[in-house]
Amino acid sequence: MANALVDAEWIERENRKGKAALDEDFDALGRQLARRAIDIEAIVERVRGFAVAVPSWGVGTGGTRFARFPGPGEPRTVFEKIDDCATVFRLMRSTPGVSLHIPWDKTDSPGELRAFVRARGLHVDAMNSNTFQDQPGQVHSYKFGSLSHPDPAVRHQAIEHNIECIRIGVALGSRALSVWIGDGGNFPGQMPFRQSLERYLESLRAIYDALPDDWRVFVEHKLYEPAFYSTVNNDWGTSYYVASELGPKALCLVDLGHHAPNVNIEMIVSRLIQVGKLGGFHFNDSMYGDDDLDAGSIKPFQLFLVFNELVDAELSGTSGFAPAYMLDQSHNVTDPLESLMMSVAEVTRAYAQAHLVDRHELADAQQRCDAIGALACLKRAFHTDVSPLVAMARFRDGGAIDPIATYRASGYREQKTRERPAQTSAAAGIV
Ligand code: RM4
Ligand code: MN
Ligand code: MN
Repeated sequence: MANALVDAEWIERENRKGKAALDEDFDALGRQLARRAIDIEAIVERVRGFAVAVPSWGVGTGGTRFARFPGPGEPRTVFEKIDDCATVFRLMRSTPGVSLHIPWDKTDSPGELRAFVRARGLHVDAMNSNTFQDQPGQVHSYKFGSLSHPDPAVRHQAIEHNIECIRIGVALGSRALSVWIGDGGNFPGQMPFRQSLERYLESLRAIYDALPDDWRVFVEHKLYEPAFYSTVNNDWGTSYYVASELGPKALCLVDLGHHAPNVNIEMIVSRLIQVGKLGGFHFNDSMYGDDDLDAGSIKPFQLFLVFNELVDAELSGTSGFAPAYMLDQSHNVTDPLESLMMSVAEVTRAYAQAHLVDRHELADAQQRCDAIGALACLKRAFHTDVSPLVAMARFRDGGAIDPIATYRASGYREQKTRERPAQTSAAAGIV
């Protein structure tokens, strides 16, 4: 009998089917790691402490600029989105945070939303502003930019929107604002590079001044899209400059999809750690550009190398190091909840694998200029299948050993399809 609620009882019942095999695989991995002087239990504890926020806009079906093919049972309101996030949380346990996007997730009753979120064991993570689209009734258009627009009235409107996001976020218990703008140019000469960056910075200063003391603002760079020639905050150097000019509450956010193909993102991560400005991540994967594919689906080795830098900073007690981990993906052809669960598992896998790197051996190889020795050290960690370790961490937290199978067997999607009939004009999602 299926349980569309996916509650603890259902998860426990499904887990019984896989527990013996998990124990066997976990013990085998434990013995393998013990030979390398690694205590599997210590890593399980680290993994249990790991969390990544899910994006509210990730539970609906996304689309491309050509089309969007809605999936069955899509959430129609922010409350229904939170319900879907709660389902992911019950199965995965490492996703108590939900990142919201305004105005997509705007509600007349933030108090009710806050209670709704809390009742499901969740909390509101970073707030995301949206000045890359026009909203119905909006006075000024963002067609030619927002925070960097030549017209001060447009900039003012965009600033006010960001301040409203902070206000809503305060009511919801959030403590961070994430700012990504679509400002840029499609043609050479369209945007004055220096002036537009100055205007962006000036607008951000006004937003920064409105931040409560315990808040942070994340600035997110992106090399192209929607503008195809130039972008105002186009790379990590610009982002770093902007965050430094703003002050200590401003940090840089790295969206893995916002770089040119083959860019050494792990090195960017390392640089931002070194200068104390790494604010957080939008995890996803890409083949060509900002493809918003599922984390770890295309370049798992790169994801591992990013986590190698992160875990190195964590283990060495780098001061002030507390990046916010979030997913930012567009699920165009999958059940969004399945994509989210697989992505969470992949990100967690990379986090666990990064703990298997023998850091003394690596430092020693580096010191002796032993390139193959250093690579072999990383590869040994990367080639270790930590699936049983990650599943055991989830199991001990009350999550599912096999989240996707448990979800599929529950009939959750089928029930939501009945409860949430398709809308002709489905709101939000990355379209
Ligand atoms: C952008 C960027 C932002 C996200 C929007 C929907 O490319 O990644 O973080 O909020 O997409
Ligand atoms: Mn992003
Ligand atoms: Mn993006």
